[in-house]
Amino acid sequence: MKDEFVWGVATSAYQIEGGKFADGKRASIWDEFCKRKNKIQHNHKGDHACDFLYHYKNDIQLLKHLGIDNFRFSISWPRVIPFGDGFINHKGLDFYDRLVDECLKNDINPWITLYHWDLPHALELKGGWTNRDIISWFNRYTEVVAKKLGDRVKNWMVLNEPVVFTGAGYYLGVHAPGRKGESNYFPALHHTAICQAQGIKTLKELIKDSHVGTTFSCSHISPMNANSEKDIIAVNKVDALINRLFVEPLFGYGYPIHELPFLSRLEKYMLPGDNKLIKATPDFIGIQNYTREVVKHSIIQPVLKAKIVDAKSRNVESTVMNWEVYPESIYEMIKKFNSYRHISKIYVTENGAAFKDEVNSNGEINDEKRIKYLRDYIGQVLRAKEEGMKINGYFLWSLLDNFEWSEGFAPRFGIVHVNYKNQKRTIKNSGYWYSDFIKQIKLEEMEKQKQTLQEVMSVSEQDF
Ligand code: IFM
Repeated sequence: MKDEFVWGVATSAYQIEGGKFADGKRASIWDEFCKRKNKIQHNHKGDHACDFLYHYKNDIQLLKHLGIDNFRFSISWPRVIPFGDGFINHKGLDFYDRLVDECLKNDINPWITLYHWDLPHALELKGGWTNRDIISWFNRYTEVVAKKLGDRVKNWMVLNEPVVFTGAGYYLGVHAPGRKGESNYFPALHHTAICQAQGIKTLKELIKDSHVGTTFSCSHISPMNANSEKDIIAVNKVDALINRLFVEPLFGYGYPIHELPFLSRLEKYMLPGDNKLIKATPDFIGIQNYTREVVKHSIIQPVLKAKIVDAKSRNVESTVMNWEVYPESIYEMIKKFNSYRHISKIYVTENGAAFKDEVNSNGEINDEKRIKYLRDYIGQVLRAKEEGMKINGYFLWSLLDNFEWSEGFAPRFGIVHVNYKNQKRTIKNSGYWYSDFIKQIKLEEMEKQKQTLQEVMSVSEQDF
């Protein structure tokens, strides 16, 4: 299984589970953030989301029906350890036990992410990611989950998109916990880099035959004006900030200080020996790509001197997130991460699109734009594979429409439509398309293997 190209779908706990305080779960930073006025579009909140906690068996059947045999989901830390540290909530942990068993019973491989942004609120009250104690809190959480599920789950991811949750949550304040400024951002960033590496080490130590990685958001960056030297400098800075910030320390290159001198302010939070603590050797990395960014020099941004020019103002095809549809971006990212010699395997652990979906009078959702988007992006993934690049699998974001963080429920990323009033699931045409595509590609793969086997046998018969 480890060496075949895997096809799957990805989800995350807060975005689908619901069950805000079910069975002893306590608040996460997202539960708290959603209570604040005007932080989330339409003041939506994830209290119920897709109620996956209660519908998981049905949702696993959907996967089975579609022939999708790799399922990425995350664990809610406050469901398992309600106050982040201290007592374990066995009822919460049992949910994941049942979920894993349900996957395995249906021949679906579980891929677990430990941290997809829902920090226990109790830890945030103690400083959250800005408090260096997070290293031991996170390590204990990792141990608890690994000991419970590691006998059956081999595929693990430590963090989801650290650039996003530190930047949006601790610098810009637009994601939970809504903190702003350098004094929050720098310690959060450094402690996250340590936990990223330590999580990998702990999982590898505790789980026999484990396959451990961590994920990174990434986007191809183009200059607004390819002939402008200043725009090219801006591209390199934004590239360092959004594509290299966490991957390079992990593989021993340190933080990209050359392009981003302001990162030297991290030193204030570094202790002797930390350069070693931020390093680890994962079995794979996950890359998550949706779009590209176009960047230009800007004096208005005093630190970065660079500005992202959004898709709307460039008048290009885009999704409801205002993200440009640019399939080559995923190819360029696979190529970029292939150039790090320490990276041995790469999975696309998220890719997908939110478009306006309409349920027609027959109750069907003909989401042609999403199908085209997926066909073109997956085409670029296969292009990289055919060119011999390391690329080992693809996870579509997402199985279900879900809670899209500060955007609320309006953007629908699912290949399965969710009616949030009654929790009815309807497979969109993109779901059927992805299902047929996987079946077809697996058939072709089997045919190829059969042919190779026949060739080998006929050669050895001749030899004999
Ligand atoms: O929904 C998010 C996910 O939680 C992290 N990656 C990007 C997705 C779409 O915005």
